Amino acid sequence: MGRLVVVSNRVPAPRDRLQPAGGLAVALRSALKEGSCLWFGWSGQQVSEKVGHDHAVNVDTVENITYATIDLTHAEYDGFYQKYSNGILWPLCHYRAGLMDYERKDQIIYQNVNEMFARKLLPLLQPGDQIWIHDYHLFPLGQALRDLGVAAPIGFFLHIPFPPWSLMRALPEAHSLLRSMQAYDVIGVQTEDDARNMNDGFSMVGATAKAEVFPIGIDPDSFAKQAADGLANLEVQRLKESLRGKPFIIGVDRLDYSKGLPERFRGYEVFLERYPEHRGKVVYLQVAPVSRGNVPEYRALRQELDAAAGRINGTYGEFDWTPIRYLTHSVPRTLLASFYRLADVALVTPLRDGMNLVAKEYVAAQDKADPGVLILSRFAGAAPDMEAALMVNPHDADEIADALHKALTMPNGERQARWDHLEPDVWRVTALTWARDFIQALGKARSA
Ligand code: ADQ
Repeated sequence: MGRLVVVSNRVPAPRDRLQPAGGLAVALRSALKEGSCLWFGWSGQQVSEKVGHDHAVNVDTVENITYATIDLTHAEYDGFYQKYSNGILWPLCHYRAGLMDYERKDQIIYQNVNEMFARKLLPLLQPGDQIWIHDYHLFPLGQALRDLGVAAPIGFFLHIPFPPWSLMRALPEAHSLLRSMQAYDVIGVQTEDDARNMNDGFSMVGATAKAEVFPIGIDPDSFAKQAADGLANLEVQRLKESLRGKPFIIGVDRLDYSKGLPERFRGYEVFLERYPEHRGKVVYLQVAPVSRGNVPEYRALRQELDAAAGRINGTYGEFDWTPIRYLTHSVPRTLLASFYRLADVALVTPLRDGMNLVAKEYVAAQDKADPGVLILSRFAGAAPDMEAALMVNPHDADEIADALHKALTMPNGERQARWDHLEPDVWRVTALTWARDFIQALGKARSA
């Protein structure tokens, strides 16, 4: 097997390299047991224009993965990462064209950074390499590498949804972006819908490229083990004591408008309004660490949620009961798994989501003799394989309220039956099968 070259916007920071926590890092580690890998991308550091001028590559090898990183200048970070990737492509791909903050100058910076990535990667490439590029920050990177003469197989995987052409064409560069994807030998997306949308787009612009479905998953064995083992942890015990036997609802999301958090809070509010028997008796913990805090839409969302949590707690709270425990900082993953296991209900209600790994993690974390209930949005990429969850339209507060009541009163027999239907897919489609299948497809593309 030749070397695998992975390119993603962010490369794990040195402190996360020995004990990888993130999905991609874990998947690669297990998929690459025998082979070796070069992982190239942004360090996460910003430097001033002068220092960043030559974009020095920093190289470090940990076990069989060599990490090669570059810093971005402040202007690149702003135009490429904040504005074009997160302020334009992210909302558009999540069907929110109205939130796009479009300026052509940012597209130019985006294109330039992709070309700079290609130039910096080129000297690191070796004969026999296969290149795997990740996500919307790097759509044009494959073409930029081809323009420099790279003949190696190049694959691209999109972690987020891809919108229908009728929406995509709101992007002034839609034609060139889709046409540039002809540089890829394999293009992977999360769901059938995404593949259909992208393939429609290709045909609209006359591109001969083809998207295929490679759904992502988690590492269910290690997650299940972490959930069970962690119960003994002091902090998990503290949470348990604080619940005093009350039913416990959990939500875990980056603070992002795609995750449907205001709509979810509204659903919980309607639930308390319409089902007063649960007042004083349930606890809802929402962990929503702030992300992309410099993008205006995210700041506005934070304010909206702060206000909603305050309103709900003010209206329904009692001197000895708080309806929502709302955290905007992170909780360590080791604790999170056991928190899921303690939770009677998980609320996973994105308005749109590429896949949504929290839904899969929640299922993996359950005690099969007494499992909790997953409430899941029909618009998560995970939805088609998880129909045994309580499915909701995340825009419909009444439906969320009814689902919460149903979940909290569901007999163990039905909870087990639902979990029995959810479990097989979580173990069948994993981070490992995802990475292995994609790498295999890339290998075949080379021999074809
Ligand atoms: P995200 O939008 O980040 O990922 P998701 O799939 O849910 O969404 O993955 C989040 C991961 O971060 C999960 O593993 C979760 O446990 C963890 N996490 C979230 N909040 C946390 C917290 N407070 N503390 C610690 N860990 C936390 C993007 C796409 C998704 C797609 C993934 C993978 O938007 O649709 O499923 O990539 O392709």
